Amino acid sequence: MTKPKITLTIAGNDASGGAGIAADLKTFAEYGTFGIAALTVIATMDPNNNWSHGITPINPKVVKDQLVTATAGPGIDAFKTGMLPNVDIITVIANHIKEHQMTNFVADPVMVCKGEDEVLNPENAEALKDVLVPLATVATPNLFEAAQLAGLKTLTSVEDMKEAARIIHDNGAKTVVIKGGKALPGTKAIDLFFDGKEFTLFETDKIDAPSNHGAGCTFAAAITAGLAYGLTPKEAVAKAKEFVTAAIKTGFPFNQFISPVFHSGYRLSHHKAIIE
Ligand code: PXL
Repeated sequence: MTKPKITLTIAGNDASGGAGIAADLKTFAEYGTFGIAALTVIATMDPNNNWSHGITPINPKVVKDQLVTATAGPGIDAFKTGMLPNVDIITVIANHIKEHQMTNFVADPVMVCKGEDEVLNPENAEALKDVLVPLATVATPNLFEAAQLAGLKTLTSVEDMKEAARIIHDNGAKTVVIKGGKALPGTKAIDLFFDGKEFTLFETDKIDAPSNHGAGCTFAAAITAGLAYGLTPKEAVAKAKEFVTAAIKTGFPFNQFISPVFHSGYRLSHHKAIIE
């Protein structure tokens, strides 16, 4: 058997299974890559308190130890970051990436999870902006995160997204895809991709489905797997958009609070693998 592509996620556990490392590992498996997870935080949700989030960060030293373990093997073909609960953890990860000259990095700058302020405090957003996102091969902010990373006010149009993408690229990220998602006014779900030279719009009709929990993580993990196979960032984003659209369409209500995407949706509805 030939060695599979190896993909690593450095992210949190969403104990409800839709987002975080669960989304990433399931997506990696759908792409046929060998997934590894380094855990940064445990996120729990309380059904008796309106699904409010509990955030338990992992000790930064243990995050470092997991990275040492993961990168002691035959080599990571591509990797991503997700929810990073504090500046110490962000710093540990950035240092490890630089020390090991790790490449093919998808930075998903998770900032909001039901407005939980332990996830998004101002220093955390600053560290993502200054320390981690500049190392990215592909940065995948949503509208809110893009505004934070670019130091702009609320983004409400494709023109605003272009301005933010330019700033995030100029700060160091090689390419940027800003997810317009449901938040952008209009009937289309528009993602804007920028490689420093040209802008590309990826458009689909907005899906009339509530199942979007985990969509951001799944999209970033799918881009990561695409990069592992040697796709260009733009090709990887195009495939990831197809993959996450199918996952949203096949999502389901988990309980009264959330409806996750279904990470196997592409394969089960198309009867084929995303990369043959
Ligand atoms: O979807 C953002 C997200 C990322 N990572 C973890 C989460 C969430 C939202 O719940 O729990 C671990």
